Amino acid sequence: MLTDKKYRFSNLLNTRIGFFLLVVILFCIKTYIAYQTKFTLGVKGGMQEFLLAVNPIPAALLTLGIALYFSGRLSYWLMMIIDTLESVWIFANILYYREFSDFLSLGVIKGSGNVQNNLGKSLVEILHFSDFFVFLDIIILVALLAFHVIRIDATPFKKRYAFLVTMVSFLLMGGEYGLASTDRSGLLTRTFDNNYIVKYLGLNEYAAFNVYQTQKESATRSKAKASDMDSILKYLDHSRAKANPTYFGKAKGKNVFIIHLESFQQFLIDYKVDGREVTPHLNAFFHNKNTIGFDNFFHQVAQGKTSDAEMMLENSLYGLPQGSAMVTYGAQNTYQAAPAILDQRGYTTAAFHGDVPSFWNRDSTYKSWGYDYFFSSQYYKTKPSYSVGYGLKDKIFFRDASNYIQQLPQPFYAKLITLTNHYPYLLDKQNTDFPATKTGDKTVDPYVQTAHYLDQAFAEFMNYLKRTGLLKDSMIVVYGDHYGISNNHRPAIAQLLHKKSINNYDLAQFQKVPFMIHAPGLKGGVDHSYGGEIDVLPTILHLLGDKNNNTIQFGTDLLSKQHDQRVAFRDGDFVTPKYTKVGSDVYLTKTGKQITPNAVQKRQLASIQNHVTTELSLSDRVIWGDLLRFYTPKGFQKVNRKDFTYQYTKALDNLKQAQKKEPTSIEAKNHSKSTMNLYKTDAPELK
Ligand code: GP9
Ligand code: MN
Repeated sequence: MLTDKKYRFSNLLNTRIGFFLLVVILFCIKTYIAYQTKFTLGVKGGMQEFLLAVNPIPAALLTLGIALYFSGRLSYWLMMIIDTLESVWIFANILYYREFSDFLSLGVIKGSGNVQNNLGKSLVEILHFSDFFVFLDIIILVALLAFHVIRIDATPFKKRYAFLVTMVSFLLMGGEYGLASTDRSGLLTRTFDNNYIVKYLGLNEYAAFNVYQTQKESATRSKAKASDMDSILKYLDHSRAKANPTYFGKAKGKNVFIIHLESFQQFLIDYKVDGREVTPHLNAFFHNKNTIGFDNFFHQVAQGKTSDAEMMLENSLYGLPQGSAMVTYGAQNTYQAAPAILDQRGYTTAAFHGDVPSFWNRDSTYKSWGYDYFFSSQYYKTKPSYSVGYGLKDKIFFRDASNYIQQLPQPFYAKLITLTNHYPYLLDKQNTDFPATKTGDKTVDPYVQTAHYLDQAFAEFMNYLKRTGLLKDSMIVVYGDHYGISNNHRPAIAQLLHKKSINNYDLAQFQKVPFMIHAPGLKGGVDHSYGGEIDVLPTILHLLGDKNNNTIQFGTDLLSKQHDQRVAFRDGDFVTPKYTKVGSDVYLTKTGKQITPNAVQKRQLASIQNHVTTELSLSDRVIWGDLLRFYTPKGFQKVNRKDFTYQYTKALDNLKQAQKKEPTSIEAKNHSKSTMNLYKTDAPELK
């Protein structure tokens, strides 16, 4: 019986389809092993585990299946050649990933323009002997064929069957995409992270998608001309707002902290649950006499969420109508971003974030923006209890970030992106000491609890800045990146706002996020001007005393008398001090009363609409056409991505060198002794 089975098995292997299946199975197994041992894809939950295990199958059937269309020996040869090519692709990605925590892209391979990453320079250094296992199956298969353990099946394989295999592979691919989309909607339209595409769809599908995207980009890019920039410059010439002398240069030479409050909405400021303030420290900060707090400041993000906010904040360019500009255009394009501008004025620039560096393509984009350092999750000690959701818990994050902040030569520009207050607002019991709201909506109710935690984390960090003296030498900019409660939760939002029901006007107003600027000696107060994330860069640059900055900015200084108060949403809707327009509904902003516009109002609305649409489309043209490569204003130097590396050991080495050259960090000033003893946190995980 047993021998019979064995006989049948080897008989099967001696057929073409049998051998083909063996090749496919071995290929899928090794790909899966590579996924598990050579990459950190962040697989969570049963569905993702399942997709990771099966995602090599469709592409293996498709690519290796090509060989089935050919006959005789050639067919076997082709299988081996395709397998080898596929394995080289895996192998190359393993090496690239080890260095850059990302997958190879067409841009990198073509080495076009400024995308090159010095790959190959240190290939030997990063190679591990075990990487060669991806070729093991091929060696075995060739040996089996060479020694006639498996015989070549010369009988012709019906083209119909080959075609069937191809069809099945497409079908499976479709099914896989369907399942992936239920777990992560917008996987390909929002394009979060290359790790996600590989984790859900596979390395081959990632490659195909990347080629498609790159081709699409380079088509618009190559169509763009230097003269396209002229109309943009002409438009912006009219819209630049003059600095307000009361504020101009008031923070000159100071360090700059950008504190990114994840999913934090303005309604939380001074909001109470059961008589308790949700965010007492942020409230106090908002009302501090040296803080300008804006209460009509809107987020303007679309699908790119956090990445859109970052794009606007630091470039004064809008995010794109679809997907994330950081992901699609982060590496390729030329930028005139805040870190680059300040870097060229003697600032050290650093971004801090407790998530993996690849998310929103930050590791790549930040180089184009001129960040000297990017302290991402790799830079912090971690234990399972230290993280929740996307990454490091805020209290631990601020504490660990401070260890690097104290080493930055001053003046510095430091952006800290928090994480814990992120949907679905998970937090362990030991960190939860605030009552949830009681709307009955499960995703909404814990929102105030993570916001409360974020508030405490913020306070601990502020105390550290005070104790070290950094507070008096810094300008602190705090902002909420976007909504935390989406419009899908109308009934819950109504309850939170203590209203019976809410309409489009309420939802538009609900998109307000905090924006505060604090600096010693700054004339503070609540500023009711209307504005949004697009306006932050010009505002900050004026406060820092940056005169005649002619870099491209679509926003205007919020503190300027000429500030443009028309706030554009990404979908073309808008809010101004007078009107709030959502789809075809128009409201008076002051009262919330819906109107049917009269002739005069119609004209005003049309003019605002025209402005909003023009501005959004011009900004898109800048990104799609990479127009900034054609325009380098006086006093600004084009960023060279090759100047930067975020590779852990190299970056730490650079930091050490920088401190030697410029002993101006607070640690250096503290006789090279750490100031971390001044950091007080009640994070239970650290006890
Ligand atoms: C991930 C974090 C979240 O690193 O910034 O991004 P979001 O989902 O808010 O866009
Ligand atoms: Mn966010």
